[in-house]
Amino acid sequence: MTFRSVLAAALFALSFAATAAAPAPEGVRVEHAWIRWLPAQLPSAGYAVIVNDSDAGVRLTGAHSADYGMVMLHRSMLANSDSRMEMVNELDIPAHGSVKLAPGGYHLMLTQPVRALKPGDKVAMTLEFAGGAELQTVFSVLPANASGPAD
Ligand SMILES: [Cu+2]
Repeated sequence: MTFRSVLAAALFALSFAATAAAPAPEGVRVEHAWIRWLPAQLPSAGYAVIVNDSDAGVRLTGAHSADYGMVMLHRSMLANSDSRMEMVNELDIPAHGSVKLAPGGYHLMLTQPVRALKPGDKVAMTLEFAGGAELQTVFSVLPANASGPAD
């Protein structure tokens, strides 16, 4: 083995350890995860229901996906009949409760798509929680006129 290949193997092991290290938040799951497809130049929004079956509240702090350069937690609101969005730093999911990310409310704002997506595609998304826990999820890309997944 050359020094270079040893170094590459070490870096690979290190990156694998880093991604494998984050534990999933206990008792937390995601349902009805979907992305409303829009032409690539427009930011898309991701929606889901985050369910917390555990005895402790959890706090969503962000998300990331290999398919988007940037994922932000946003909230839509109506102000003077204008629809506006604001950044959300954290979102609490109470013990034995759930929070819905849905059109007109909380959503994941997805920008800088890495590949051209179309309805029917799947997008792997990692939800980040306070304390370092991460939840791997899959979002379904649905047509622009969809109101959510059928299931
Ligand atoms: Cu937004």
